[in-house]
Amino acid sequence: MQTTIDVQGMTCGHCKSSVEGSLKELNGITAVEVDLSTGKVAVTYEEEKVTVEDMREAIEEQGYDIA
Ligand code: 9UX
Repeated sequence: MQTTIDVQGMTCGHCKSSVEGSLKELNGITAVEVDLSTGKVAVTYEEEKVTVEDMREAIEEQGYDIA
């Protein structure tokens, strides 16, 4: 499965690393691609292992808001 999450407030490479790192720590995440210019985070995942809600929580824990 693939989803795109709209994250607000990511502006630099460290933001990108924080968000990518938090998602990659979750089980079932296959790939993460952050586009800083649009704030869109494309995630490829195994739907039997992880939910979009898990991903949103992981991103919010890093201090970013989700559109
Ligand atoms: Mo860069 Mo992101 O200095 O919150 S880490 S803007």
